[in-house]
Amino acid sequence: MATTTVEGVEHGHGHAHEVDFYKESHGLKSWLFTLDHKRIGIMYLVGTLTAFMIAGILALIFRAELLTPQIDLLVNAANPNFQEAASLGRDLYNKLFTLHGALMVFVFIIPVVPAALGNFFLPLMLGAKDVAFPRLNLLSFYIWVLGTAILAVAVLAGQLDTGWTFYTPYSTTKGVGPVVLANLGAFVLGFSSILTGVNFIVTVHKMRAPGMTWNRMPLFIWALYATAVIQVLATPVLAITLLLLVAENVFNIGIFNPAMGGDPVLFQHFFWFYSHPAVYIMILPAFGIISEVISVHAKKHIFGYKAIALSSVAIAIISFLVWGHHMFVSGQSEFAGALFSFLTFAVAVPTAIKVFSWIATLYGGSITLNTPMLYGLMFLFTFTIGGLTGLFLGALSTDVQLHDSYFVVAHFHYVMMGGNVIALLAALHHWYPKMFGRMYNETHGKIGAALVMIGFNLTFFSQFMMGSRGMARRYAEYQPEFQPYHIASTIGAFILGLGLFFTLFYLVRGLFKGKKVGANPWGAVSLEWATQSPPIMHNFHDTPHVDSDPYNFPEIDHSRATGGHH
Ligand code: CU1
Repeated sequence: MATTTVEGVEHGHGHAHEVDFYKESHGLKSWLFTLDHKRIGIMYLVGTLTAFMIAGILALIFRAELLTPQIDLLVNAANPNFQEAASLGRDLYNKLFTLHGALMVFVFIIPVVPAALGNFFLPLMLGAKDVAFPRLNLLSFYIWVLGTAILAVAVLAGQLDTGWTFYTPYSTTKGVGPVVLANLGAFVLGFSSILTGVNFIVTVHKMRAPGMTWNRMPLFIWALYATAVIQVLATPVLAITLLLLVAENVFNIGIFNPAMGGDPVLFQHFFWFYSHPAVYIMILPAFGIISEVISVHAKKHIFGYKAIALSSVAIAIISFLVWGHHMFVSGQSEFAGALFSFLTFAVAVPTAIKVFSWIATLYGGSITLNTPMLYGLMFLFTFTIGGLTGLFLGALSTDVQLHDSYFVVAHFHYVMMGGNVIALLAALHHWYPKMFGRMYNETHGKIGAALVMIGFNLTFFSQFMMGSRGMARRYAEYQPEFQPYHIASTIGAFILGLGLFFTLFYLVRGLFKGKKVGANPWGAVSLEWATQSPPIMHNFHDTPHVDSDPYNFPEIDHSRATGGHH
């Protein structure tokens, strides 16, 4: 064993195994009124994963519809008027993809890593007892519940068919109804996001353990910090935009409605001023996860620590300057188009720095191909495809061809699912023993990862192919020549669904049947591993002291490995 950065790790100071935070108190009330960041994190995890499951099932339904060029599955066969039945089927299709998008984006992807895993691990990794404002943390959770409930009512009321982006002018023609409700739901959810961001920023500034300088902070924390900055600065813009849309629908003011002198493109400017940075709210925490997972399971000091940390901040800043790439074909000026195109390409630089650093970390590492690492490697593959295809959409000339085609759908899912969700899966396996004190079944993990890998790529790579050949997004019906791609995509979606349900199954099973683990089953160095699994109520017996960065693994013995040096 070489250096240990943490005093009191494992060798401990004679503390017996104490009751963990699950057993600290009992009953529903002890959860609903808890101020413990770990319990709040677990509640977020259950809530966001439930939303993920529902939104995923919706996707399977409309993927099944897309097996054939005609609309059939969503058509009520009992209706004697076929034209009317088909029309209702198309409406239903529109609603299904709207709900899929709105649930996935607002209820699942935006909060899942920061609010669920961030809540659980930020204080632990900083060596703190909790977040800076535990009551505000609980309030954020209930605001999330309220926002989700409002969105659910909007959904159950039916007629929500604008797509998750609520684009004008269509969305201004709906009057008082589900669109207004959905806007209010997303508005409320935004406040949850803002308050979590504020909480995390203060926690990072004020609650770091003695000796933990900014340059010794885990990269997951750097990523959460950059994310929090975007949450605080960008989300209010979305909130105001949604309120304007509500006002437009309720009072007919003429802000976005061209018939009344409004400007529908104005909505797109406002919307993407938030929603592009929001893409980084979704992906930056995933980057943080990958830095942790790759270095721990390669047992190697992260390559380019400062470059990775600062590139998160650079991405956060540049993310505010690229929103116009969503409007290349909305009639904005050519100069604006060229400018936004250039700035969009600029994001590739800090992103590539990260990918380069992760690969350099793997080089010469002592790599264990366990489930977290498999998902880490999968991330490098899928996210890189997502990033590189983004260049075709960021380029003015090719975007004109690809805009509103399945190429965009595929790109978005390679970034969001191939990025965020794959990283989430890496994190759920990497931190599973810490969160639950038990280990999942590694064989099950590998089977699940294989199904996810095959299913995901089959689903979305065929969408790149059909999109570049002209298949437009958001239609229930299509030209017969696209059918083979759709069949491949649908089969992929069901394999992916199978892999995810299987993953849910063995992760839940592991809670009861998994082998019990000690404080630090992976031999990691960051502080969350310096306390028992699951952690005690206030995380640490004694405040930990930090004297190096959290990637200081013992030297790798390269006598067996190639590519190393002595
Ligand atoms: Cu964007």
